[in-house]
Amino acid sequence: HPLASELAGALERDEVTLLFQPQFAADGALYGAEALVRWDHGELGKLAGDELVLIAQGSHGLSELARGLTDHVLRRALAAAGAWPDHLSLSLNVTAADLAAADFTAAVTAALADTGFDPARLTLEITEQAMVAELDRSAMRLEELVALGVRVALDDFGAGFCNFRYLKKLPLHYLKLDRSMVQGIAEDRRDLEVLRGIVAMANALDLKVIAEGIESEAQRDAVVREGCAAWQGYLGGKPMAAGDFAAL
Ligand code: G
Ligand code: G
Ligand code: MN
Ligand code: NA
Repeated sequence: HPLASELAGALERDEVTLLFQPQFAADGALYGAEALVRWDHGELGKLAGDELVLIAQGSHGLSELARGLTDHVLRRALAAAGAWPDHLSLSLNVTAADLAAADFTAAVTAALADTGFDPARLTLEITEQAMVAELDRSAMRLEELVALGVRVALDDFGAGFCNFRYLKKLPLHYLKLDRSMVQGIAEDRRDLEVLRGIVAMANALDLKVIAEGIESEAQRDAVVREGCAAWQGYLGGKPMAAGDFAAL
């Protein structure tokens, strides 16, 4: 990728930063935050996580740069979260390439050990797309991570392929509802019924549901009423700098 060497330099100079979006429990208490990576390229503006992953992975997927980006996020996020009250959790996004790396579990173990962060407070978010290629290997890697005490969330549920096989095969703790699943719930009966069905299925599978993209009080009230365990979205706060989250 044409920006790969620039990104490598930015990582070295510690110019790749993290934002934290607050997550709230159903009762309204602050529950934790999702870390979202940003790189202010200057000329090209602020680049978000999905773009950075494309740059870092290039055509190889499992590149050294992708490993470097993930390790940077892991260490920076755990360092920031180490200063939070210890009932708050931290969520990180990981890719299929991260899970495919033979030493990913070792990297997470080392980062947890170096920071002293309680594994039970760490959730790794995986997307359905991330799983498609290598479901068995991903499942195996996730089992290793769960054995460390780490939690696993299936992210963006309801967007994309929505393959229910993942719910059967992967060791999951949370289902994160894509924002397209919550947008219409306050007005549209069909949207509400779809949400209701998913929450019932999730609960039967002992999965907690986290609703994403909550922008209005009506949406928040609906997901709480329907049994979602937690929510995040612009209503509760946009992704913010570590210092702003610590103040919150
Ligand atoms: O807030 P934002 O526009 O950054 O999120 C865009 C996308 O990038 C989301 O799908 C999010 O899951 C992904 N993303 C954000 N941060 C990271 C990260 O640190 N690693 C990976 N792999 N993906 C990320
Ligand atoms: O795919 P993932 O869920 O990891 O990505 C989260 C993305 O959703 C980020 O880009 C984040 O900035 C964005 N986001 C978070 N809350 C809201 C919201 O309430 N509304 C909208 N439109 N986007 C949101
Ligand atoms: Mn996510
Ligand atoms: Na999502």
